[in-house]
Amino acid sequence: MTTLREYLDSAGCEPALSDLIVLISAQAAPIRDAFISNQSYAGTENSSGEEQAALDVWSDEHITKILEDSGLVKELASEEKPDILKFPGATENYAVVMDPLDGSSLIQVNLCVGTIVGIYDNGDALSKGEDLRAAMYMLYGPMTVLTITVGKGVFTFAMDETGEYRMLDGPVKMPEGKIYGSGGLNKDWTEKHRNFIESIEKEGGKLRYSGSFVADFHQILKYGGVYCYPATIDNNTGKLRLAFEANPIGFIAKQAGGAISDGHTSLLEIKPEKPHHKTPIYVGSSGLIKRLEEIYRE
Ligand code: AHM
Ligand code: MG
Repeated sequence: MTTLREYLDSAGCEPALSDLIVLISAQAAPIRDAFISNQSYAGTENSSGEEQAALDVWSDEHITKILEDSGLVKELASEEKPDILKFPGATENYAVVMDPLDGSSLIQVNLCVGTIVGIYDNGDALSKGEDLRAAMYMLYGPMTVLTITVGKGVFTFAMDETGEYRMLDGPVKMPEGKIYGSGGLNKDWTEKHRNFIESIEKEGGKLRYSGSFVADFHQILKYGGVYCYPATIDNNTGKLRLAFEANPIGFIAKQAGGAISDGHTSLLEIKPEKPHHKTPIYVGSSGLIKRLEEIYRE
């Protein structure tokens, strides 16, 4: 089975990019090893005002050090840091955006969580999603699965017992499907969001929502449907962040034939105003995203 490195070579990635992707994806092993000893909350909040889990902090510090030491990364924006970090000693021009541990409220109940990463080759962590050079996430489930795009389709890899990633599937095409999940309390949904969800339910939509964006998106990538974290009547920005969460996942969705939107426009076309820029998110099968935008236009 094709290894990650073999795939990246065959996809024409420059050696420094391959090195960076292999380095980041290898951190799944130490992150998994850190689960047992990092089960508590850290007693601190991130810049979005969310309580940090010990594993959020551990994963952030761990990946940050690995990236700084690599000399490959000029800028790093992390969900767990208020500001962009700059590494002036870097010899390459990559900028990394990351959510080091997504789905942290599920750590203590042992449900699937993941790490989301986007890589720009322009040295600017506040770029539009459409300018990503690569995007990936590691999903810590029964298997450790890496989903990656370098702009040539989407491929999945599973980590074997030696720590090597071997290709599972690809190029992955997201089908039209009927799985849906939505964040936000039902009582706070807007009329347009409610109309959209009802339209899916009317045609036999199946609700699946775990509270982990990576895990919830991964099944939509495979089976089709839509993941939503909408604006609500009391919060017009939604919960998730454009740079760390929406853009890498949206880039993967688009490469698989899907789409991402805030209800009006593709999120990949929006330049983040600041690292923690929040946005409503709808990501999934392109037919459903088209319908969503029609409902929002009505
Ligand atoms: P996190 O990055 O701090 O874990 O927050 C993001 C998570 C997503 O993974 C998930 O889809 C969402 O927050 C769940 O939020 P809620 O519990 O409000 O449904
Ligand atoms: Mg997150």
